[in-house]
Amino acid sequence: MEKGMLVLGLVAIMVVGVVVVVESSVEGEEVSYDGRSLIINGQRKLLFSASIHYPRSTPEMWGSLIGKAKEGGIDVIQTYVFWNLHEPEKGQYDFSGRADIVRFIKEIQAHGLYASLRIGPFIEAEWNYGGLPFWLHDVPGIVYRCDNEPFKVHMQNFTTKIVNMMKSENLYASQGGPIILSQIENEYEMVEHAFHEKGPPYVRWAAQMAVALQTGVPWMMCKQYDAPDPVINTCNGMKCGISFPGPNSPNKPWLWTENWTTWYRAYGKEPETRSAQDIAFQVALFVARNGTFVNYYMYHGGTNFGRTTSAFTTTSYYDDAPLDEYGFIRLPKWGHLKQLHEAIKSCSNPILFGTQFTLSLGQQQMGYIYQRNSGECAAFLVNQDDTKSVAVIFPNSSYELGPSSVSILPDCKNVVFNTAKVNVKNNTRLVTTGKKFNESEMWQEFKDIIPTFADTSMRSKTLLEHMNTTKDMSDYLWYTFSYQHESSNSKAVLSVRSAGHVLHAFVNGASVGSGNGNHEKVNFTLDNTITLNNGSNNISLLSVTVGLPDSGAFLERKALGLRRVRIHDIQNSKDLSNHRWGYQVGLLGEKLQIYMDHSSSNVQWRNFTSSNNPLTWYKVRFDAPAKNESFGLNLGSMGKGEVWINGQSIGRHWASFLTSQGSPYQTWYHVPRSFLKPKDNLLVILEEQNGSPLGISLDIISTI
Ligand SMILES: *[C@@H]1O[C@H](CO)[C@@H](O)[C@H](O)[C@H]1NC(C)=O
Ligand SMILES: *[C@@H]1O[C@H](CO)[C@@H](O)[C@H](O)[C@H]1NC(C)=O
Ligand SMILES: *[C@@H]1O[C@H](CO)[C@@H](O)[C@H](O)[C@H]1NC(C)=O
Ligand SMILES: *[C@@H]1O[C@H](CO)[C@@H](O)[C@H](O)[C@H]1NC(C)=O
Ligand SMILES: *[C@@H]1O[C@H](CO)[C@@H](O)[C@H](O)[C@H]1NC(C)=O
Ligand SMILES: *[C@@H]1O[C@H](CO)[C@@H](O)[C@H](O)[C@H]1NC(C)=O
Ligand SMILES: *[C@@H]1O[C@H](CO)[C@@H](O)[C@H](O)[C@H]1NC(C)=O
Ligand SMILES: *[C@@H]1O[C@H](CO)[C@@H](O)[C@H](O)[C@H]1NC(C)=O
Ligand SMILES: *[C@@H]1O[C@H](CO)[C@@H](O)[C@H](O)[C@H]1NC(C)=O
Ligand SMILES: *[C@@H]1O[C@H](CO)[C@@H](O)[C@H](O)[C@H]1NC(C)=O
Ligand SMILES: *[C@@H]1O[C@H](CO)[C@@H](O)[C@H](O)[C@H]1NC(C)=O
Ligand SMILES: CC(=O)N[C@H]1CO[C@H](CO)[C@@H](O)[C@@H]1O
Repeated sequence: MEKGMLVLGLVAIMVVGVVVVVESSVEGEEVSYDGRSLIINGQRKLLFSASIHYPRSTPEMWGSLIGKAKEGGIDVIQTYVFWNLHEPEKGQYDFSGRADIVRFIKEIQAHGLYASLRIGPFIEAEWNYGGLPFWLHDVPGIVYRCDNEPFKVHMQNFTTKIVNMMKSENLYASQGGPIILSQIENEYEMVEHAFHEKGPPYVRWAAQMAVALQTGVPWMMCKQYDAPDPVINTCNGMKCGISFPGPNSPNKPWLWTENWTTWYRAYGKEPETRSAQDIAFQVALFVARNGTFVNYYMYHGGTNFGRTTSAFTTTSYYDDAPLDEYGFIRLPKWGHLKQLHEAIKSCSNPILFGTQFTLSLGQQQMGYIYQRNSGECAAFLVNQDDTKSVAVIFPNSSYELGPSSVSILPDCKNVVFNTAKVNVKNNTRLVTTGKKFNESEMWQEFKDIIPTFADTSMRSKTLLEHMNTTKDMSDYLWYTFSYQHESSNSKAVLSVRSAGHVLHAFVNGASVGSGNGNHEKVNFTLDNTITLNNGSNNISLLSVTVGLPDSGAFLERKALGLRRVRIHDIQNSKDLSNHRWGYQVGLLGEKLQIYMDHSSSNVQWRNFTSSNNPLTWYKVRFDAPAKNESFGLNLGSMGKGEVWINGQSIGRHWASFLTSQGSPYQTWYHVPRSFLKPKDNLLVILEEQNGSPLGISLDIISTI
């Protein structure tokens, strides 16, 4: 129909001619799709999906999280598959504990929900190295994510492994299982141009490779407009309601794979949140404009345990999501979206089987109407003006549309829901002190060794690249050298340029300063005045990563660590970048596995002395509070490092990195109940700076 043609009443501007007949190619239980939606067991489906990532919580939490999602009106649980979690060493797989993906999918099935499996296997996801195992870096000739034989071999191998595992457990919907959708690659369009002629053939190969695995359920590529048939291109972002140009074929449905419920937190990125109203507005608009699948990224963010975050991302992940980091329902967000789901679901029949009409109701006001031949009708009245309310007439009645709102009329008459009106009470997080560790007698300490050049066995005449040297077995890499200073003037300036992320500098065993980059700018320089002995000096520079990068083209070429080192004294300036360097990967405490209970015999723990010692490990033993509660470890008094409970790392801590408002990005660190025993728990914390363990407390987290 011609644009601008006006027809009065309900039969307004007819924009859509939807194929209503269900494709006859649907075989048995296979999942298929048409221009309207996914088709499961022969039925078109309008689906709300929730991202919950299995390794970001514990198996003990999974059931309750999935249950709360279901109660919130969710139909599908979506997760990435985390390659480097499952194959940390080439050919050595781990599917146990938090990595037990089969158990997770079965938990989804047990709740009667569907699953959407985003295999990637490059996933980004604010996850270390975007999910790629670091051993890939040493595969000869490899270039990630393009038409490169070595990369394709390993990508195919892992993708096949996961698909076969799902098949052998009968987890695809085509086998009676819950998985209705799979994803290959991830937001590739954002980097494709960087690969020039090596990009497009890779997209075609990835699609063919995935489709050939014959899962019986559709594959999608998010943010990939040219996704080859039959792979579905889907939308990621905050505003798919407005921005998505639609699928690349009239036979593909409108799917939204990532609608960010808030923003993840990262050091140096100002904390922001997203309101329930704004999310609801975009979701309703997306459905009004043909959408039949919306996924919330994240519905539950959880915790980046251990060293699993990507560069400069906090340990807490999307705490502001509808289910918070601890798994509590966050109100009003969770409740407002639940009501939105109910309202939209009550429009299912016209949406899935009707014809869409659009009706201009004003300059920035629009009606989207779905109507069936039977007369069944649902309408979405949209006001995109974010400054004022506007009264509109539809078709003969008047409706007041608030700023930035969608009103939902399941019968084209009565408004049952308005995205801007929150009818749900708020809740707030309550933090109460559970256990204080404020007495110095409770603590023991172990000062890590600051190695000198003579202590090192790995040598080079150049500054080595950080990641290639540690192989990501540790965050820490010591760069050491011996410096001859011939002058009565002991003052000099140490100047270090680092490609990232953090540096702690020591001269003759004493700290002379630290430097760091941040999420927006990872590199930095440190220029500090130092005092040198006449004669030989031991310079020890500790370079630290805070998670490997997870985005961008040519990840295998990224460089971190020290790039240039100079010492300027009164007479001259020496460039030491090509000096005789000695290296040590990791800290002594890591080598001794000081955080494990069984390590006690190897480690000379001492009674606590004082707090102002960089590179010190602290430990304390405690009995768990008796009640079944959620715990957050308050590390507001600490600087930077990592923390373990009974040998399990609950993540990196960094309370000394402050927002522009002067508060830590993260103060509380989630201690899952299942990490605790009733008695004699071991808490070990590494402190790189001069934080005080006497301010640590184990707090009880709840909501009221
Ligand atoms: C993956 O590679 C390993 C050898 O590295 C091989 O044993 C295995 O069969 C391959 N798996 C698949 C699914 O191709
Ligand atoms: C909905 O889909 C139909 C068919 O692809 C298309 O013609 C129409 O423009 C779409 N509606 C909107 C609002 O984009
Ligand atoms: C709207 O009003 C006109 C004239 O008053 C009437 O003919 C029409 O049936 C009404 N439409 C609806 C849907 O009520
Ligand atoms: C409820 O929380 C929202 C943010 O989610 C806030 O904007 C609003 O002011 C709160 N309302 C009340 C009554 O506290
Ligand atoms: C530690 O905290 C407890 C409980 O608040 C308090 O009674 C005690 O005096 C504190 N000890 C020190 C050394 O501050
Ligand atoms: C360490 O502290 C304990 C009591 O907490 C005390 O019995 C012991 O003598 C102390 N050891 C040293 C070497 O000071
Ligand atoms: C990584 O280190 C190896 C030696 O372990 C070296 O041969 C290779 O050139 C290094 N690669 C990069 C990119 O620095
Ligand atoms: C540095 O030490 C050497 C050997 O101890 C001594 O001979 C020399 O005079 C000292 N130089 C200065 C400038 O103090
Ligand atoms: C430097 O280190 C060496 C070997 O570890 C040690 O013998 C020497 O005393 C140290 N020098 C200074 C000035 O600390
Ligand atoms: C950081 O890297 C950018 C881009 O490579 C470069 O322009 C800038 O000078 C670097 N800054 C520092 C402090 O090294
Ligand atoms: C603790 O509570 C959770 C739900 O919050 C429940 O699943 C679990 O069984 C409880 N554990 C105990 C020991 O009561
Ligand atoms: C990946 C993605 O789509 N990101 C977008 C999310 O939404 C914000 C705000 O609209 C955009 O700035 C991002 O580009």
